[in-house]
Amino acid sequence: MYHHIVVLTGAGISAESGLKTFRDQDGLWEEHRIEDVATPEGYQRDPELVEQFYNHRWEQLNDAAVKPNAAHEALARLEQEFPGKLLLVTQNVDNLHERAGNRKLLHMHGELGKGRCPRSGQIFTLDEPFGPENCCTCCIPAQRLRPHIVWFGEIPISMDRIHDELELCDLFIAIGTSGTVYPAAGFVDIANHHGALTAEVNITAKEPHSLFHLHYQGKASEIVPGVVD
Ligand code: BV8
Repeated sequence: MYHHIVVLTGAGISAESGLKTFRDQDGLWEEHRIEDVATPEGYQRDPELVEQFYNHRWEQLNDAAVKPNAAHEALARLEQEFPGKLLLVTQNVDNLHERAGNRKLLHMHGELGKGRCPRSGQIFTLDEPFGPENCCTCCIPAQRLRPHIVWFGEIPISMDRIHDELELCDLFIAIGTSGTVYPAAGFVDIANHHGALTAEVNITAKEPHSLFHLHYQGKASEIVPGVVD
């Protein structure tokens, strides 16, 4: 029936795995102002605060209790079993999709556990938390690694590839995202414009001005397996 699917996930798909979302009650932004921890200016102003913010989230992600939930597992099954083309784009910086088994995956906002050389842009998998001693090995003198995270005002990763897939897909599904952050929030518009069926899964009711054709209200771990199967 469908030949080309793009799935977009947001923090809501990881909520039931025990990871805080951004804008729900006691969300991540409740504790910090976005400007202080998720902008280049905030990092310039106070790198230690920003490093603490990401080190804390990396620790939280590595807590034994945090693991992929049924929604992540359903998307991994979809990748295994769907005969057409599938691209999973996530705004999330956690590794729960990989741990569930997805490989055709794009982290458009970067990844926890990875650092980036501010000079060369080279990406490093971290073997220790961010700090003044955690430096690149690609420059002389070595540069302090920054979080491999796309902050506000920075350009998300693989935008051209994502746009191409949105223009070609015949089904676009957004799961657990508030649709407040661009350019991800605009993906539904592109998919609609190119004739795709658009659906969203969210624990809250459909927004009054929602652009999605279909809205499945409920917990991702309960809805997504049914949508996939
Ligand atoms: C860009 C990394 C140009 C950090 C993130 C002024 C100055 C500069 C830029 C702007 C500006 N005004 C507007 C902008 C653009 C800006 C923007 O959109 N701002 C917003 C606040 C208005 N965007 C940017 O700056 C982007 N860059 O524009 O560059 C450009 C672009 C394209 C091409 C050329 C140039 C960069 C944005 C990336 C910022 N970085 N993350 C980090 O992770 O620490 S964004 C951050 O928000 C996260 O990545 C997160 O993924 C993202 C979106 O949040 P959600 O995932 O949706 O999470 P949220 O908590 O909001 O919602 C959770 C949802 O789940 C809710 O709906 C809830 O109901 C639901 N839910 C909860 N539980 C469940 C559930 N659903 C189902 N089941 C459940 N159990």
